[in-house]
Amino acid sequence: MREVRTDKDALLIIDVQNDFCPGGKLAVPNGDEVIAPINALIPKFRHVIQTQDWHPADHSSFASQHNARSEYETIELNYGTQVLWPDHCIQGTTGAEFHPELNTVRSTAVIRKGFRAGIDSYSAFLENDKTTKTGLSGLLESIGIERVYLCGLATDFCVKWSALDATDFGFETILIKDAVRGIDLEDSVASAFREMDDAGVSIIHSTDLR
Ligand code: VGL
Ligand code: ZN
Repeated sequence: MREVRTDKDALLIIDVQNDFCPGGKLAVPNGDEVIAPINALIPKFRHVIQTQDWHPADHSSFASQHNARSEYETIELNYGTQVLWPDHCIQGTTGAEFHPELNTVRSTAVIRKGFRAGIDSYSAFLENDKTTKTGLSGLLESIGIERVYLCGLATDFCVKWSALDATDFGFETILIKDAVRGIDLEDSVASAFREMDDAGVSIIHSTDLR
């Protein structure tokens, strides 16, 4: 059992949005299964922070913006390799809204990301250029957070990069394995778990927390 320290711990809920759930534009297989364990975790925390993928319609991560390119292909953009996605989480659309069954009442902050047309942002901390901050690290530091618990979508993209950056910013980082689901392109879920483990991320089950 692990005890939540309400003053020093934060729950980070990554991208639990309609487009990442079944029926959405970039549906993560069984993505909606994260909602029940996340809703059960929320009351244990004082600091609950959500991220929201929030793209303009002409976002450069969309295959639709690149002539003759297909979804899930990769291309080189000025900051590195980028997977091309179906149009998803467009600002102001239903797909970009949080899933209606997610309890958002106790969330104290929402970090929107991916709103610059020319750069994608998987991580809750840094955009994909690995330089531009979202502001989350400063927020967490200023309220005295030392440890972050991660859950949400998708294990192999936004959750993974958020976890790796959390360790880089010096936070003790814990992944709640039954409260994440992945897209899984070429075994990317298995490699995400390996990379997180190698970086020192602890991997626990939601029922280990009290
Ligand atoms: C995500 C791909 C594109 C995610 C967001 O939330 O993991 N993946 N945009
Ligand atoms: Zn996105």
